[in-house]
Amino acid sequence: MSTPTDRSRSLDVVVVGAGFGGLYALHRLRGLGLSVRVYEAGSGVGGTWYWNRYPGARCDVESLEYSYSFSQELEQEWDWSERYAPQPEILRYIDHVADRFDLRRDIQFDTRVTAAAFDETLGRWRVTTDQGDDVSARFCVMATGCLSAATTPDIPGLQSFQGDWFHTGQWPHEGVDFSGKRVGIVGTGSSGIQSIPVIARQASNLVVFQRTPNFSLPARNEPLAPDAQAQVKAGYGALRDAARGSFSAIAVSAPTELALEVDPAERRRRYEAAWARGGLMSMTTTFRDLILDKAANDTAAEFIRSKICEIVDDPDVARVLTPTDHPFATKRPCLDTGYFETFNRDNVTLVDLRQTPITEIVPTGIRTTGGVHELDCIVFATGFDAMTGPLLRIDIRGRGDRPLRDKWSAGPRTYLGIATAGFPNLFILTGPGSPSVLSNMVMAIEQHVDWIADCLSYLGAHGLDAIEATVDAEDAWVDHVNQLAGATLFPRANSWYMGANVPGKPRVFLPYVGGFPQYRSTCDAVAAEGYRGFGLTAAAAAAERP
Ligand code: NA7
Repeated sequence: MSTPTDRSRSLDVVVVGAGFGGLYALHRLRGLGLSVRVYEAGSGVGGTWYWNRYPGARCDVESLEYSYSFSQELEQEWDWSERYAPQPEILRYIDHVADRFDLRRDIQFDTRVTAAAFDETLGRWRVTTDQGDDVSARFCVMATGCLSAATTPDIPGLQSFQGDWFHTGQWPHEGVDFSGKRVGIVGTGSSGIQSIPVIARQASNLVVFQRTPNFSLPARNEPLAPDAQAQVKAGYGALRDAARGSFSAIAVSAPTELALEVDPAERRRRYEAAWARGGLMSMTTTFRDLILDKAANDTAAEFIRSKICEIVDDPDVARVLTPTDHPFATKRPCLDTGYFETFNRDNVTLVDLRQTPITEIVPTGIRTTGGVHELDCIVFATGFDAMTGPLLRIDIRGRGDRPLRDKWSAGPRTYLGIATAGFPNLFILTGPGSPSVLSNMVMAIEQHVDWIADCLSYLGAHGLDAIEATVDAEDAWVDHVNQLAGATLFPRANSWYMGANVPGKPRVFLPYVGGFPQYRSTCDAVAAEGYRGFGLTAAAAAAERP
């Protein structure tokens, strides 16, 4: 087990998680002269990219943008090999960052934070881990990620299965050889859609168990030509500025037209061009009302359905693969390489769980109401308890020993997605109520970390020890987030954005849908106005507050 060199029990900051967020938080906060320790459950850095090692795993944001912008040297020295880097390459990048900025000495690996409790007498957080650590810190930064609490469905009989089973989000490091194996995969979200074509090429047979058909767009992944990359690097600052100014923190021009303003032939031409270019943004930024107006959305949805019908040979299979129950992009659209084509292979079978639901897992496979599918391996590509799950799996307690789990029992309540009333000096990176998963995560992380670093500098400069969101500011923010979401089509889908994929989870739209620039300027204004909506106190006063 790696341990940080400084074993002291009293710290300025504890950071939970050593993914993109935790690493940058460590770098920035250590740079302020604060003592920082990062606890990381994995044996290495990388977070999402450490755990999600399933076949075909890659980012759905282009690598030249899905990378840190805080260091120009780093930007210049790192070369990406593909338009969308595969998981091993992203992990190599994060490892490089950890070495380059000498981060490992303050990270304790193989250590899961189990509890964090605010001690009102001391005005400090007491953080405990599964390795017996018990430390005290003034500030806690939860860099626990949005999609890190993997969920395996509670299907009766799983423990009786005689073959091997895996979750895409907890993939074995040594990899899995499916050669000659009969493999079943449950789930057709991004992880399923990325891995199905790869597993199908290796396995003797692949059975895809689909509950909900998904919209998937071609990634058009390709090697990054050195001269194209050099060109981006020559003007990297401009690209980053464009990203910061765009809705999703990805450098694309905002669409100006409404889908139904354009005549059908022209609309189809635009959709064809977007399909040919590939990528998430091509299609989602074709018209400005796709996520606001169902009739506009229908035009894009219908175009994608027509593509599925063209690609898939068997009309019955195409019909089952065709999404009809939710508007396009209200679930995160997937990016694929040959997903729909895979169903033309002789060794791939599609099982429609809406017609024949799973009833149990038996020693030899999966039983549906249609019969038993004999399998050697099962892959669960069943997703995550998104955004709130990673936080609520830790026993976080604020003032009055109040558990965050209680406070959030009807859904998360935050101010700016970064703080929550009753939990002083606790910061959440890319938390619920912030753009997070609707934006380029690396940029969203940098914005949050920079904001937190500025905030801690401000506290230090003003002799303050504690910052806490007020209930009024939080209530207003939650209303604002819900109002924005309610004006979109997002709530119409049973998505993980809505918490709908986890039985019993409150149905609340989790991210902030007002766009990255609007969000960032709100955060900046809050800071410029002396942290409007927060209570700022000296330590003794913070401890005394009711
Ligand atoms: P997702 O997108 O949540 O997909 C999970 C898939 O698993 C989805 O098709 C689910 O069907 C399916 N699922 C979940 N539970 C079950 C059960 N009990 N039975 C059958 N099928 C089930 O997770 P991913 O890992 O693919 O992607 C997560 C994000 O990572 C992605 O959006 C990108 O941002 C990166 P459902 O649609 O709920 O009917």
